[in-house]
Amino acid sequence: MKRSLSLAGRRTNLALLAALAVALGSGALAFAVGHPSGGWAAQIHGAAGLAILLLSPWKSIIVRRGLTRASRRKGASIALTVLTVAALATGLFHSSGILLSLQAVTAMQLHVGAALLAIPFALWHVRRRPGRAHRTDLSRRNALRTGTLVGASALGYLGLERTVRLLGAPGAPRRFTGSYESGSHDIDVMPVTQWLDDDVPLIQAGGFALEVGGRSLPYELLASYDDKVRATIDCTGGWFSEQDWSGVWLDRLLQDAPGARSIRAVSATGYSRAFPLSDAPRLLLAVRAQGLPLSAGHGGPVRIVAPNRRGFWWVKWVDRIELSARPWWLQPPFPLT
Ligand code: HEM
Ligand SMILES: Nc1nc2c(c(=O)[nH]1)N[C@H]1C(S)=C(S)[C@@H](COP(=O)(O)O)O[C@H]1N2
Ligand SMILES: [Mo]
Repeated sequence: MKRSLSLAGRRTNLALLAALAVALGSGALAFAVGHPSGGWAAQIHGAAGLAILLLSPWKSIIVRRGLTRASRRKGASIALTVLTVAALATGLFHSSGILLSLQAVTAMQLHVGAALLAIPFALWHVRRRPGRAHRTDLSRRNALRTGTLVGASALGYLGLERTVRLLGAPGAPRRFTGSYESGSHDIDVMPVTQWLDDDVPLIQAGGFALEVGGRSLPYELLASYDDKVRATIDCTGGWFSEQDWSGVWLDRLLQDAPGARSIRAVSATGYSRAFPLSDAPRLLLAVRAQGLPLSAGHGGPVRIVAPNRRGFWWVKWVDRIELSARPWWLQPPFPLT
């Protein structure tokens, strides 16, 4: 026999589900954002995480009741709880700076890993225990309750940020993406990292040629340019680094290509990203950082420097630039390999 949940319980569940959905969506947005004008994504995200925290005392009442009831297959609900708590904890670890990494993984990697793993359990959980919406859900009193939760979450987030800064906690100097500074203007200290599983290829600069729209441009030609930009690479792994890069602005190498709408930078490893053609004047094919030829780890002989874009756009070991009539947005928002 199924016992139906109390009204208060149903409300808590709906609010939790909404907060979880907002946390997942805004987390993904915060990952996509590279320009300061998108700083709100991380703020909304922090507030959504706190909303989950604020609802947890009420949820624990429902859970305790549920646990005393005989029910098989609690495993998935427990997994969902553990993963959500893990995401909350690692998020707060990262943002406060209390714990930024464990062995080889960063708190941010654990954070996203736990959140992504939680998705199938959350879907399953909702399917098994569907809470039907009622007409009364739209009452004025519930609007008030929702407003209170949103307000408390926002205040909680602002308070937390203020506290981190007042205490001078390690998390205080984070960038708008939540990332921490690492090795700025010291390219040997700047972390070397890959999106997923690329291996660093060793490509000799001598004899290397870059293919641009069908033409083959030798390394020496690329290196003869000295276009400069000071730009910050901001990795979704949770760090950022400012360097002085030099090389050649991409638009200087492009010839007229009627009908072209996008540029794809293809790595020797197969990794690639497509950009709008109109970005060409702002994309640097970098051959040097801090005046020194790029190391293999940092993408030598040639990499993309894409100011105001997150690190995964900064394709390393570029060996081909393709012009295409496809719009740039016909690609997954995040690389799949
Ligand atoms: C179960 C889902 C999730 C929960 C409960 C959650 C919760 C949190 C919390 C509580 C924080 C600390 C906020 C602060 O005080 O600044 C945080 C930070 C962060 N989360 Fe999540 N998160 C979730 C999913 C995700 C996902 C899917 C992503 C990215 C794809 C993500 C990316 C981030 C980033 C970049 C920060 C750092 C923001 C900052 O430091 O200001 N989160 N998260
Ligand atoms: N070919 C290739 N380029 C890549 C990646 C990758 O995995 N393969 N990772 C991207 C990511 S996620 C980041 S943050 C930067 C890291 O550059 P770095 O190793 O010089 O710090 O490279 C980007 N370019
Ligand atoms: Mo990255």
